[in-house]
Amino acid sequence: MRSDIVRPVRLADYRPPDYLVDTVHLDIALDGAATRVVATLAVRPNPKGRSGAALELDGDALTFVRAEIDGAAPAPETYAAASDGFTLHRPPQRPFVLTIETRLDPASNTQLMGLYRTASCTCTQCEAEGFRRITYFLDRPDVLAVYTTRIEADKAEAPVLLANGNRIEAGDLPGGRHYAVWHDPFPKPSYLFAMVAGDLAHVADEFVTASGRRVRLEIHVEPGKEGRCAYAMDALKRSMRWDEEAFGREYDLDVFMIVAVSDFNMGAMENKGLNVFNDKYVLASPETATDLDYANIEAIIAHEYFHNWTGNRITCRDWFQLCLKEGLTVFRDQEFSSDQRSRAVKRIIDVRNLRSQQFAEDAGPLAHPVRPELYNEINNFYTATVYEKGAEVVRMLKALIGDAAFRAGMDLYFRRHDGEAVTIEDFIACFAETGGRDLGQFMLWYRQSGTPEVKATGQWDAKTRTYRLELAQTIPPTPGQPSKEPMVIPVRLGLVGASGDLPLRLAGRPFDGIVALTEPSRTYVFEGVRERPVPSLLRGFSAPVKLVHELEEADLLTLFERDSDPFNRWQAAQSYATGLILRAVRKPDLPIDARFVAAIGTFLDDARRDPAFAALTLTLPSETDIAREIGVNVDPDAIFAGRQALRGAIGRALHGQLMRLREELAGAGPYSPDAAGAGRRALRNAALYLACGSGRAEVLAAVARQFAAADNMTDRHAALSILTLSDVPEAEPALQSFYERYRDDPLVIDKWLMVQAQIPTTGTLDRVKRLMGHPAFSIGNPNRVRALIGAFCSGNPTQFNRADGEGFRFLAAVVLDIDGKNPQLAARLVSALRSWRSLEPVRREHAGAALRGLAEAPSLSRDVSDIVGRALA
Ligand code: 0A1
Ligand code: ZN
Repeated sequence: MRSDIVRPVRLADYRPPDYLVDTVHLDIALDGAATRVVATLAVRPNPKGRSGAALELDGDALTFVRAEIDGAAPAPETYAAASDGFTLHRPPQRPFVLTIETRLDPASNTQLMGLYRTASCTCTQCEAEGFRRITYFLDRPDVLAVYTTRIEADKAEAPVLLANGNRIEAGDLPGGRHYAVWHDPFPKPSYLFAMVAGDLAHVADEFVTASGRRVRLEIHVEPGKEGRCAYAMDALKRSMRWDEEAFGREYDLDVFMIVAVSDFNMGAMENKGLNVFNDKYVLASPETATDLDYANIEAIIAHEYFHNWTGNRITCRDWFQLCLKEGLTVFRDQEFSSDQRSRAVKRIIDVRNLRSQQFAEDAGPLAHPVRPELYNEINNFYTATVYEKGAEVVRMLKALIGDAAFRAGMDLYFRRHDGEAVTIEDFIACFAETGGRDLGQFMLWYRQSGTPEVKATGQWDAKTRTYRLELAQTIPPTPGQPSKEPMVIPVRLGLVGASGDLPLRLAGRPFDGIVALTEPSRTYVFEGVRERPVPSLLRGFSAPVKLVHELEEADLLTLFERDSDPFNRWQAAQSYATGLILRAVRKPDLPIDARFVAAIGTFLDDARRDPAFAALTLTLPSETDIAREIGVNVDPDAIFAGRQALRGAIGRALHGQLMRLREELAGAGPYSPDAAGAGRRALRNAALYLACGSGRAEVLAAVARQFAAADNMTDRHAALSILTLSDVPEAEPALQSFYERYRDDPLVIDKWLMVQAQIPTTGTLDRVKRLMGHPAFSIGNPNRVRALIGAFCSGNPTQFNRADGEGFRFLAAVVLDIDGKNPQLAARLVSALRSWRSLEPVRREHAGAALRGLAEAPSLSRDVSDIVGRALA
């Protein structure tokens, strides 16, 4: 845990392991602080490794008990056992069996890595390097073994015993104990190992695969929560069907299990056949979950399930290849959600998220390539860049080689590499083959960090009926990468005329809608352009770049009203609104442009046609969007005021229309989380938020009524959030009644903590500090910490970035406290400071001081010291 012994790990230093492990027998006897693990490993020298090398097994905070080689105790001088590793100095140069016993205390494991206690069970988390906290092992993803796991526990305390694979044996033992043996026939890396033992209830179902195999599905939850699993189960079955249809992938074991736990560092984990989930992403009922919660559950259930092929059957050679499984699997879950819901709406949501998380990361000191080449702590690389930008890279690959070649490339990848631990190069080679092209330049997307900027300039020539479009790319310098090579950037585009898209020719041929920019700049001459067009560029957000394209407001309105590409219709409205907010930030006294407000008014008349899309269009750019646009010397208070000015202008001009629309969309029938219902609710609540900007009493009264009378959490939560964001007296009684109603439901209380953390007024920091002492809060539970402290630091720009620096000092103090218990969680929190250098000088100075204070703290974890060190570099 000490930062002074950190040595970075480099991709360039990769060497195959010197030894392989073919089978692992784990015997885990749960017994509180005297929990015993006996690991029996079938080891052999790796023909690709160094012959005669020592066998160095990883360990982390382990208590060694004994070892045997082929059934006999080794002489003491032949091995070394410490808490952080086990070494056999001269192992046999033939296959041998190594048995090692360790002792653990799951209840004292507050890091939530390895074997740990959560409310209802004892469970494991092994990715990335948690297995070494259970037993000594070659804890690296390129060592694949077949696991057999025997779990023994007190039967009353832990009636349910689960591990990877299929259950092959179970029985009772003397003294009220019992056991179960699980066998997973698929070789896997140690990070996919899992076991769970506890007092759990479950719901079961069945799925019949395309080839007719029956698979038992189980979702295990705390007793009493069974009624909240229906949506997750349905999402699982839809995911299984979709993977068969879209990628030809069938499930491969007799049982697929999900366990929901209440203490979890991340969203969920794809352990083979036994996914462990943060319960937030499993449990849902209309009374407790919002539409967003339902959509997240669907996406994460799918994501973890899809890992069975992209991650588990084919895994990563080393952790630098993390995007091989994560970027690809995010791409797959995004495609799934697009097919289940509205593709256009899903794309807009994903791009909004990419820009707010990944673009921010790429623009600051924590920028790194999709495939990093060096790390101090791998846990800090489960990032928006690896996941979300990684997914964009796969999407670009598909755009460049076409749908058919992409599918053929995936088929080839599955055929060629099933059962292997591979690299990005192996993956890309499949598509180079099926797409029949050299993807050498494309590999830069994995190597170069930073968000490329594409500048577009265009000119229409009436005489020659041509449109000359120049596209020029630049990539800003990022840590360790002062200069960049030009990338291959797929730009989907069209030219929009008076009555829609113009038919185009490029270089004498009908234009197929996409160009691949490979040079620093290039001019495209479109022919047959009979009228002055408005260019619609980067349709569908065809590449993760920043498009710089100066369009007149009238042209933005043309795109907003007429573009055939829904993404760019939305983008046009966002760009227009962004321009207005920026103007309001710089010149607060100027009135808001009435043309935009009028266009929104016209749009409202038609908003009912696609409510989910309309809701996104009516959602103003966030304060962080505006901050990113400004880039330097950011003053969050000025941004807040500018955004409020636009909201106010829209609310005052259109409140009547907005409230009528809301009335017309009022729910017919009981709540259902489907996309159509969710879209209607989203539009009603977006309208209500804007109308509330008018400050009118009758609108506020409607919000308060919605809060009191809602028959579902989406509407109740939206009303509560509007009240708290609006800083009105109605907010306090609403918060009080919300708490009374849901006080026994931690996941709902997280929403209560979160809305309070986001109140944009000066009392909020004190409120957050007060809430840390509330019985509903627990510093040891990651969901509570993220709901209160995470939401304050990452979701309340004005109060976290207070000009007096109190927000930063608060974060630093909390991080130090949490770091002693759960370094991963602490490191994630401190990342809220990643954009500190873009703040105006006073705030920047305070933020820098908070970071420097952390850097000087005596015993920082590797996780936090890595983030702090890079943030300050
Ligand atoms: N592979 C998981 C993410 C994950 C990573 C690390 C963890 O350790 C606490 C947990 C989960 C996924 O992509 O869903
Ligand atoms: Zn994943």
